[in-house]
Amino acid sequence: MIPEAYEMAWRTALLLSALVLEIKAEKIRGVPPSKLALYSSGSSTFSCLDGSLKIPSDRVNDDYCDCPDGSDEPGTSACHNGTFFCQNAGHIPAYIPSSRINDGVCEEACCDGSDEWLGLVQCPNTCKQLAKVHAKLEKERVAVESAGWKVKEQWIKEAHQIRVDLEHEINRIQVKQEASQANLVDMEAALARLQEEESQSSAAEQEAARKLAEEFEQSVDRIVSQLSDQEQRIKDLETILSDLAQGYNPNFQDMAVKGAVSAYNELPAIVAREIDISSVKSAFETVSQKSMASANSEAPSISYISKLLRYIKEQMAEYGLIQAIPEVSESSAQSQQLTNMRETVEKAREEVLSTDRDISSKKQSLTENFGEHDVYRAVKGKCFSSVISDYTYEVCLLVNLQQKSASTNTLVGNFDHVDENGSLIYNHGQRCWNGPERSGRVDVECGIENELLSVREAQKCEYVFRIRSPLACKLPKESTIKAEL
Ligand code: MAN
Repeated sequence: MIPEAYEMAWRTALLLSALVLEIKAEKIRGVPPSKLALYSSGSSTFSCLDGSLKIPSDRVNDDYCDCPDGSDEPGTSACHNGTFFCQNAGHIPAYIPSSRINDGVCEEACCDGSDEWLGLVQCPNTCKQLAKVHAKLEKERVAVESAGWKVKEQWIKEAHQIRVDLEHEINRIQVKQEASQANLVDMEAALARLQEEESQSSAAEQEAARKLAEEFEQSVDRIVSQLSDQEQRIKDLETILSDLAQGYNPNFQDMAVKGAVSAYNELPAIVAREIDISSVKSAFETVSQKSMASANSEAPSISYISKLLRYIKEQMAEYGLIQAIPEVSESSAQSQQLTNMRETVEKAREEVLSTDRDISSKKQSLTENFGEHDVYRAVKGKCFSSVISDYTYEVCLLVNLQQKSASTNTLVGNFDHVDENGSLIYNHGQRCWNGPERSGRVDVECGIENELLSVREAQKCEYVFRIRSPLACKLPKESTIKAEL
């Protein structure tokens, strides 16, 4: 073969092989490099990527959907569930739904224009410019992420310290609590002893009250009968004198009789001041009944018996039945001691219970979800606000959300938990007129400081807050492939 003819044949062969490659590449259009081997294995069959079917290789990208997962048509719009891969050389590769292939619209996500390969529209390759803009934005984002992460790292340290301090505090309180509990046991035993003594002396007191009531009853009967004897005697004497005043002979000059009659005639003024026996009797009877009732009741209180005894004694002294009332009895002093002791034990019990509650709530706080690295623990109670349309909204991290106006202050919700996406959930806010209790979700994105960006009422009285905070910043790393879908 002459050299020109040889070179010609060589060039033709090269062209042909380039064409074959091009045809092959077209056949496997829309496939990412990682899956290329599955489409160009040289086999006569193609296995659908979900493993459901094997089809002849020439049915790949033949504009007819064979595979249930749409994997046989990565480069056409034949399958409703297919995806198309844009290489976007120089920028970030992306996937688009295959329905957007050759639809006459240049896809923003496919900056290389590969989605419109039929040429219905001319899509310029904008990947270079986009890459530049993206690089600039990415630089800024990474700068924010790094600065935010530094703050967050500090918060993580603080959160750790708060947890350590809380654990120490729990230990300290527990040690103190053990001592208080032992003390309470001792106090309860002492109280039980005192109560036992009191109940014995209470029986003695009751017996004393019963006896006294009896004596008192007898004294009352005695005085009443003495008084009525005297009343009778006065009446008899009155009759004698009245007879004498009417029947004596005034001409008979007996001065003693005259004097007696004249004195008798002046007597009505004295009779008007006669002693009211019935009222005295009823006063004594009241006291007597009280003391009997007390002595007979199942368990009259010691202080009641003491008071009653004292009252009876006062009454008896007043009527001259006894000398004088004694000072406050030993038993009432003892019952004061019991009252004090009861109060002290009750107070100690309350303290032990309240410390128990404190320990439980602190332990509970240790188990709460405070997000990754426990970081939310460090920001609990940090508040910030923004004026958004008619209201000033305030976010208090892990405490509450408020909606304020000049005249109102509405609780949107109290903090409840951090959800699986890292959003803060607040519930049980002020009830909406004719609606549910208000509630809010706070979505967090990375920022250098805490800042409330927006609030929207997704549904009536259900609010979505967007905040920027170091809380959502991550340790900056290489940017990942952005995939649309
Ligand atoms: C107030 C505000 C609103 C809310 C209505 C419901 O005006 O809290 O956000 O939608 O009450 O009545």
